[in-house]
Amino acid sequence: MAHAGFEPVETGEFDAVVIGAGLAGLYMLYRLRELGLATIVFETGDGVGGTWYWNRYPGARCDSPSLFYSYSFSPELLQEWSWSSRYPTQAEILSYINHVADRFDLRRDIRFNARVTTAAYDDARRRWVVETERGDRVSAKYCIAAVGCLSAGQAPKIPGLESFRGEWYHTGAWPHEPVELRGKRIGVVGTGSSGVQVIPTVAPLASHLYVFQRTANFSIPARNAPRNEQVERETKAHYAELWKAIRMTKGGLLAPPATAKALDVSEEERQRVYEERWAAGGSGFAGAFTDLLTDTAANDTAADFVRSKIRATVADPVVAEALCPKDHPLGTKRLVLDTDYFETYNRPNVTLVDVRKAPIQEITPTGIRTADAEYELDMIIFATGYNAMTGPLLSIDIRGQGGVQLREKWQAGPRTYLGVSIAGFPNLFTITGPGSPSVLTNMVVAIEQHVEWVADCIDYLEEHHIAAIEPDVAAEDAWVEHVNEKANATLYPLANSWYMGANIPGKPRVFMPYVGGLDVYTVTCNEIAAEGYRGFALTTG
Ligand code: N01
Repeated sequence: MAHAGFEPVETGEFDAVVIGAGLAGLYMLYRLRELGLATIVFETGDGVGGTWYWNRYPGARCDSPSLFYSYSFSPELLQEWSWSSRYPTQAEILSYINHVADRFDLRRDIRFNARVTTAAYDDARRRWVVETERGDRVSAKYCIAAVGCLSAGQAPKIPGLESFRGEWYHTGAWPHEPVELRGKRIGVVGTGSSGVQVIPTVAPLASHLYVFQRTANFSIPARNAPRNEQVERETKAHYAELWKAIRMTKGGLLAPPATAKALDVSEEERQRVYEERWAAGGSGFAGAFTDLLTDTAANDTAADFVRSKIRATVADPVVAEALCPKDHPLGTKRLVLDTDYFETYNRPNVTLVDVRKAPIQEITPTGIRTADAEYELDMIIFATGYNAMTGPLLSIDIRGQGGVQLREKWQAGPRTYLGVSIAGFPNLFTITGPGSPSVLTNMVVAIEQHVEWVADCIDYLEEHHIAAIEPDVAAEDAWVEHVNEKANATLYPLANSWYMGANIPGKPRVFMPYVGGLDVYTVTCNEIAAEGYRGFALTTG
């Protein structure tokens, strides 16, 4: 049987099947090959890169510093690659990922244009049977979901969209062909990390830009800059120690650690610290004091500081006020980094539309109609986010022991042990799954930690002739409770964020990532492994 591209479909038996060829899937393949396992990777796209393959929207750039938004597993790779700026662009990250795929000859085990539709555990054979849309059907002892946390894009279901005569795009599924923005009346819906990057990039090209804002967001200057050769040289000379240190940070990034509580220092000292972090740029702002994410009064001081910066930047006081976030503590929605975001509202061709005050009612053939006005548009860009963390996993029909569906098991929210394994789903591993630090960290660091833990686990299973591993329900319950306890000790649950599933109508309101820190989490994972996989049932035979 052949699919449309005349590439034969896969029907064989493998040791491992990996779903996704993004940063996680590629490294997983690399490690499984090192173990000598026959591995196949299925990827929806026609190229590697995952997030960075799909997110080609204007202005797309990572907000972790490029020198550390890299794999650390190969010292040679670290030395030979050079990033052109402090924060890498989407195009540069994608060429890096392509370089990695070529350098380690990874492509030969990847099947592209192969979206996985089902993954079902065959109890009798103790193997995963994985099927794709194009007709592949393989079985494997291990199944590793490397599907990403932010890969299930969500364009809101606004009535009338199908009638719109202009073009519309979602940032997470941007076309591969060039999109002409020049001279167009463009509407951007959404002001999260994606919207805040799109808006300043599109504004100089559009004849007019309308920003449809539902929730004002905290944003900190990224202070992007061209590569600094001296910093690069010094970093490369000390990479080994720096990576070691990074893995033992809370968030997988090197930022000056906070030493004091916000309210334990004088007003002058607080302002000095905030000014210093604001000038440095980057997400380190949220780490200015130790209690910003646990104490509302402390958080207010940081939020007030950012609001004062917005008011000082935006010329029109009404627009400035509308841009000041007031309904959630700073950092409880993902803190956004920007380049000239607030400045963009001083342009005469940019209009902020407050859709909290006057909601979007429908999309008409010629634009967007809100409760109090109609906006004529040639293009709508939905920067409206993702069904995060659970969405990509649940878009696949995953069935564990006894045919139990993951969708059923997770009806009230995700339940995992360590975010990497699920009771009732033996030999299934979820890279950066819900219940792990993942999206609260520099993703590449979290990915490497998970992939290495999973590879070591599989190595152990093979060496000890173990047929199946799965967490005990009690261990899983205790982990879920621990994840919730940690989250509830913070201000995070106060925001209607995608971390909480609040952006998806009907999604259970559960804080999904593990907020205890990558450092603590890594130590826990390593201890569990060292104790012969505490909390897991290992079946021989
Ligand atoms: O998505 P979001 P994103 N009508 O969910 C609004 C990573 N990332 O793609 O807040 C009107 O954050 C929604 O409003 P509200 C990063 O982890 C990283 O921007 O729900 N508005 C919000 O303003 C990030 O957090 C990078 O009220 C609607 C926006 O759309 C994550 O991906 C770059 C609406 C969605 O914001 C997701 O970011 C990009 C509706 N019906 C992404 N529905 C970098 O590294 C939604 N909204 C730089």
